[in-house]
Amino acid sequence: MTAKKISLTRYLVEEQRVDDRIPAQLRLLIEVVARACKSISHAVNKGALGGVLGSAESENVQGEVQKKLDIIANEVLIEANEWGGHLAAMGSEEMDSIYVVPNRYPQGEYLLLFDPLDGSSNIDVNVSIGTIFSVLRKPEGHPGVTEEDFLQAGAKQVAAGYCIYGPQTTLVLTVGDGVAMFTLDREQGSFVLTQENVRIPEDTKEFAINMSNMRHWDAPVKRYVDECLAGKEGPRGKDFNMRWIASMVADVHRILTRGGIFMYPWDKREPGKPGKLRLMYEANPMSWLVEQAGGAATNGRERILDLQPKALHERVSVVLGSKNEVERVTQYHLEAR
Ligand code: AHM
Ligand code: MG
Repeated sequence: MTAKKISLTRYLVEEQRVDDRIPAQLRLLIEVVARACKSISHAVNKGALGGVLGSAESENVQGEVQKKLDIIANEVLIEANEWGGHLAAMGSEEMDSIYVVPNRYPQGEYLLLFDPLDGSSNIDVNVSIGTIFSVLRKPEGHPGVTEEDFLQAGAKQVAAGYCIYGPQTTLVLTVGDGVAMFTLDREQGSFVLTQENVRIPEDTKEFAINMSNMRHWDAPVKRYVDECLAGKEGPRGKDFNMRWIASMVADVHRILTRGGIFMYPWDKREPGKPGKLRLMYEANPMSWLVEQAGGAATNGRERILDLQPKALHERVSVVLGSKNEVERVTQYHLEAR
């Protein structure tokens, strides 16, 4: 007997029906995002054949050179969501300011944030990349939408996830009821549930950090990594392995699959910058997924989901993954105070 295939649509309908966890509008919004990801996945797949590789001669608001796919993915998400997304407005890593859904389209109750193409440095080398998204409810009590409406702590998210474009295209989602994974069935054109109740082991022997920045790290990060590197003979009494894909989606996907710890900490290169990764487009959605799978996420001191954002493009230091390891790194930071 073949197991029954559960599509993303059916999963969401059941979440709505059985637990009343997600209102119809939110369900439809997630489906629109999934459809956009499917279309980005097709563009990624074509690669050089589709003329989508290489740089676009532009920079984003953060002064980073944009790749063609950064822009294509951004446009696909805007286009899909503006007329069918049940949204009030969107914010993107690749846009200076928020995009308010024009009046001619139905106005929804939600706000969508995304990093359209995460892992840009991996686009041209055929290594996994992805789309990260986060959904917030638009605050009530005033007409229209302002940038301030977006500045809500990660704990307020109502849906979050990413779609990884790797050997398989997989959509990973939480609506606050654990983490589920859906693999894209290219023949059927639909996302099929392939894992439910994803759990991250509390302990791990695998860490992920860009080691080339070691000389710039803060003492607590150096202490933690030194102890991992000391292996069996060191204070941890076990050998550690290291992975760094340089696509957060791929590193987080590995951690959701088999555990581990991921760090992109503050460092001395630009002391005024809290970190490289963006709070609202990357850290918040990933932190919620990780917590929903039994892991933890901090900025070295505080829980990321409790941070009150002050700006749309705010950056943050990130430590996430297996609970006991994240707690250890956080402890090292607090002790060093
Ligand atoms: P991007 O959103 O411009 O692609 O930047 C974010 C990426 C993350 O996916 C990844 O963890 C990190 O930047 C890699 O940075 P580095 O190249 O410094 O190792
Ligand atoms: Mg990114």
